[in-house]
Amino acid sequence: MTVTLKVPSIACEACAKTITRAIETQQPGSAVSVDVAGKLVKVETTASESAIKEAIVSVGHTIEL
Ligand SMILES: [Cu+2]
Repeated sequence: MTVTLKVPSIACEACAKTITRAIETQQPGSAVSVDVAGKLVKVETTASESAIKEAIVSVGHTIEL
């Protein structure tokens, strides 16, 4: 499935890399794309949405509800 999350704390390309690495490390097999300008994280994954959210939060980012 595809999980799309708004992550307002994304400020630059480095944030995008940090988030991508966290998700791909914690949920191997996930394909992550980050829209820095739109502050959107799109993940193609077999993991649950909550697992993806946890990975993002674990590197200090916040998800908009
Ligand atoms: Cu940044």
